[in-house]
Amino acid sequence: MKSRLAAAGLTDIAAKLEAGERLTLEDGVRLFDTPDLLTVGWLANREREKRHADRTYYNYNIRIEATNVCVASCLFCSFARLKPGDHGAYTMSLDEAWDKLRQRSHQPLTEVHVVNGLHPDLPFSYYTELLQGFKRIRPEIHLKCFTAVEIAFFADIYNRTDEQVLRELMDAGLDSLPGGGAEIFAERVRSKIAHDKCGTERYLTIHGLAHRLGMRSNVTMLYGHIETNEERVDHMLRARALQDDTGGFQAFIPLAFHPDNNQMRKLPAPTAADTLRVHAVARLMLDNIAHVKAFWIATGVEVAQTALWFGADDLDGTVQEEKIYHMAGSRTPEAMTTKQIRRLITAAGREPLERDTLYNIVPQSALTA
Ligand code: V47
Repeated sequence: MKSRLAAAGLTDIAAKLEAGERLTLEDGVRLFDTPDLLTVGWLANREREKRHADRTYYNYNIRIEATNVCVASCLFCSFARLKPGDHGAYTMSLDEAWDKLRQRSHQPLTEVHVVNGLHPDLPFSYYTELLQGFKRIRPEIHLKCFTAVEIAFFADIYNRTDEQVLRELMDAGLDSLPGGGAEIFAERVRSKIAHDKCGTERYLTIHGLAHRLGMRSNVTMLYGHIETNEERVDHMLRARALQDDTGGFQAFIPLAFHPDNNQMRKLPAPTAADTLRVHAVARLMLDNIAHVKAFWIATGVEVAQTALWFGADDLDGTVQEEKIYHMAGSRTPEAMTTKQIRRLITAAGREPLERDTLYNIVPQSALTA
């Protein structure tokens, strides 16, 4: 391995990792620039196995996207519709949204993950009642709902501070925040692909606030469009800096850009090799975030399996009813059973473990291992 590391120009980075030293922006860019993907993967796998050995996490969750009406016009988005009544626009009634959970009373779900468009006309009570209703139906379920972008939007249109919005949603049952809406933190990219939604500072401030109020959250990165390698590493470093302050991020989730049916459709989708590299570099840069998630809906199932040897230790979950990626061209199934997920992790040579949102091991999963 020594000569391989030397040939790839990565000897000093490997030494830093062995010494537990942090990697810099320049180190991260070199990890992207070296042609030797397998050596980058080998380094990432070593870090992954130090933390998690073969353990690979997944959860039993459902996705509810209650509305796709959205006043923002992000160039990468195939899901949003500008106004109610536009072709393909939908908004669930509260009962329709609650029904998604009621219909699954036979499933031992542990999490509901909600992401919505930024709807201009709904009252704030729509969201608080949505959460209260989910908890009435399944009091023990974990509600991972609303990206920081949605929280910022609620604060702006309902005349509250970000903190008031978080507190009111927590009172209604909110347990954690998902990582969506991060896109790319660098201003050059964000102002082009997501110019009319909350900026980087506010996204990070809201996650910091959520952490201080006792919630956990995730952080994502949308890659494979117009960003440079330096901007990818910069994104990881901004997440790492907040994590130093609060410790509230559970997982970093690279999200592969899907080009169908959106304003960036002329761009090619990122390659599997790029996807593996992004997960690997994330594992190496983010020494303070416990988990790197390969979201199988975004990577594709086979690439997610391979990513388990390139730094990733988590696959998200059963998902069910995903729309954002399927409207953008994802050809993955819309759901997997826990049995299918366990099988694909085992087939990849790793050990499947069902977790809840906070990474507690779900007892029945140990029994069926
Ligand atoms: O913020 C939208 C992305 C995100 C496209 O926290 C696209 O556990 C690719 O954040 N191509 C929402 N990506 C999904 C998300 C997420 C997913 C899985 C787990 C978690 C978690 C969070 O989806 C958006 C945006 O970055 N997205 N359109 C597209 N065409």
